Amino acid sequence: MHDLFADPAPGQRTALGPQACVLHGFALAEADALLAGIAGVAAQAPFRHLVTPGGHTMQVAMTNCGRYGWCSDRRGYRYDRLDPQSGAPWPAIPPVFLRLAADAAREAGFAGYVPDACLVNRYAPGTRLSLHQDRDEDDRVAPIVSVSLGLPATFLFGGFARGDKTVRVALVHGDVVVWGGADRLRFHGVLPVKPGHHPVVGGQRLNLTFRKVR
Ligand code: MD3
Ligand code: FE
Repeated sequence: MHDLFADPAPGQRTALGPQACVLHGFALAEADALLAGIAGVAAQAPFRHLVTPGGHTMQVAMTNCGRYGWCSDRRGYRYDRLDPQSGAPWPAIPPVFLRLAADAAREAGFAGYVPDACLVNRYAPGTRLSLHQDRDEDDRVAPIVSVSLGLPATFLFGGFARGDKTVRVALVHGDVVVWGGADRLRFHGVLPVKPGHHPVVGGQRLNLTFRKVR
């Protein structure tokens, strides 16, 4: 029986723009290794809810690995080499993360991808990420590679102005999205994650986003 409304099969690709695509299931074979890597990173740099410059506490819990980590506080958004909570450098990006990010980038047409930052996002049920652009990186052309793990989510993919129409994209455990070049500065966000249970990850969604900051 063929289900017209099922998620695309692992190995399929969905184009979102000239230089943006979903690689369905691309991370599935490495999912357990990625989860172990996240646990290791979080042991050194625990997940935390950052405060925005406007004084709001973010719903998404975050941590980082890599040479630079994304930070937010009352003073603004920035990348910092030290975890402000511990004063220590962020943990290194685990080799399996770097391998997967480079493989996915190559598959999407970006050869030689070496990210220097990896933001790890954790979504509890009900958590959303409002529409935004990623513009704190000096390099606004190199791709961002995003890996979804755990509970499914609906991703919003917009245009270059906040009010532009958005397209909804379903992302499930193991999906990888690559956005670079012309599509790098699109507005994007995540709808509230629906409660559920993932057999490996449990009741949460985890997302890795690899970036080239400098
Ligand atoms: C599209 N995270 O951390 S990743 C973020 O699922 C972020 O946790 C979301 O947006 C998440 O900043 C989405 C996918 C993503 C990342 C960067 C993009 C999509 C993008 C840059 C341009 C266009
Ligand atoms: Fe983003």
